[in-house]
Amino acid sequence: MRTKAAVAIEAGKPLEVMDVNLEGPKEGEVLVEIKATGICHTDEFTLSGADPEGLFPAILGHEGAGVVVEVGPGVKSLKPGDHVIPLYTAECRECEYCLNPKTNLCQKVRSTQGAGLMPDGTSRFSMLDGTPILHYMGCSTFSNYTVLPEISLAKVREDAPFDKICYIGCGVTTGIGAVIYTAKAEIGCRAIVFGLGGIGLNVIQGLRLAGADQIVGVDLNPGKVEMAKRFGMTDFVNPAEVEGDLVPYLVDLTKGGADYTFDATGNVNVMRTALEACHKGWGESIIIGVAPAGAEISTRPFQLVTGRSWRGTAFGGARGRTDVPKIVDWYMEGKIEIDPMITHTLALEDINKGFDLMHAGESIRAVVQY
Ligand code: NAD
Ligand code: AHE
Ligand code: ZN
Ligand code: ZN
Repeated sequence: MRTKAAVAIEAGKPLEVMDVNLEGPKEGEVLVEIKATGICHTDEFTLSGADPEGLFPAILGHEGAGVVVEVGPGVKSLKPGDHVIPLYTAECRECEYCLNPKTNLCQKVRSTQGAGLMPDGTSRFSMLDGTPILHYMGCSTFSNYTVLPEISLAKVREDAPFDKICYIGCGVTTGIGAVIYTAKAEIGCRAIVFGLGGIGLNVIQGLRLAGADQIVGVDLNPGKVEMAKRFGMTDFVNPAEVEGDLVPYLVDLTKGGADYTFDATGNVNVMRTALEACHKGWGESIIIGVAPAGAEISTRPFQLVTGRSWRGTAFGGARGRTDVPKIVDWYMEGKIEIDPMITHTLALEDINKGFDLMHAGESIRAVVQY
């Protein structure tokens, strides 16, 4: 079939909206009509050329929601008409990783996914002249129709609006999950969130849900304050306005250091500050931000010797097929909020505007509706 898609032709260039060829689903695969897709910072990170796995030409996008159109041979858990959220972290429920409760990083399709291919080692997308186009993070939601492995789809309730729940495909789950599944934050904890963008705001609402006593937000952009307060931030710190070292300032503000800190910036200097602002003896720092190719983190080992822990999380530690439908329920039951964070809704033709808004710090989430 033919479908309209925004294609990343090469690093650093705007996406090009065009008709492309899409082959039908093969063994274990599913054809999905994407109804809405969010633009995540990681799409921009890959488009910029900073992602070591970045490949071109490719159809980016990994935060979406849609409807199953056709299932390939052997697919048992889904049928046409089912509402689904694509998962860049699959859940096969049988690999060594899925069977270990300590991780959500299913490896069943990870190597082919990282190469921009379906599990059989080929792509379903091509240009109209036959040039192959690669998949991205196993999802390629910047296409009106896409093909995914069955294990990379969470089946969700049918009354949930696509243009809101698409955000659960990455930002919402990553932020809330980092608090609930990775940190397992306790009632009454003190926390610091670095970066109040599409991920950091969801860390804040996760902390509120978990019953944190103090939620400090740190951002260079004061324009993020109002929204962060609405989601539960109790204190705001703009590093540009702090005289001297930020670490002792934050340690003092949190009465000895935070129980949990979260990096949602992707900046390795911020990651160091986040670790060192943790409480001596027990503080845990969770890295969410994705740093550019070649970047490294550093600190004095004594920071760890004296009881701080440095950790990381992908997709908030969530097991997609199991946890994403529950998070959709939380949204529909009013336990979490999404709507105020969807600051812009665009047509696919205007997708590059969504990237510009993110660059300018003007959007939290821009969503493309098909
Ligand atoms: P975003 O651009 O919406 O937000 C980033 C925020 O950080 C902005 O508000 C910006 O002003 C702030 N910031 C930048 N530099 C700062 C600094 N030095 N100090 C304080 N604040 C600073 O991005 P996002 O969508 O929220 O994504 C955040 C990071 O999380 C990105 O690196 C993204 O790739 C990553 N991410 C990781 C996962 C995962 O599973 N681990 C999932 C999604 C996104
Ligand atoms: N090259 C990666 C993209 C970069 C990355 O680190 N992705 C994060 C999720 S960021 C979502 O916005 C991730 O979860 N990685 C886990 C993994 O196994 O790579 C890619 O996925 O192509
Ligand atoms: Zn993302
Ligand atoms: Zn698995």
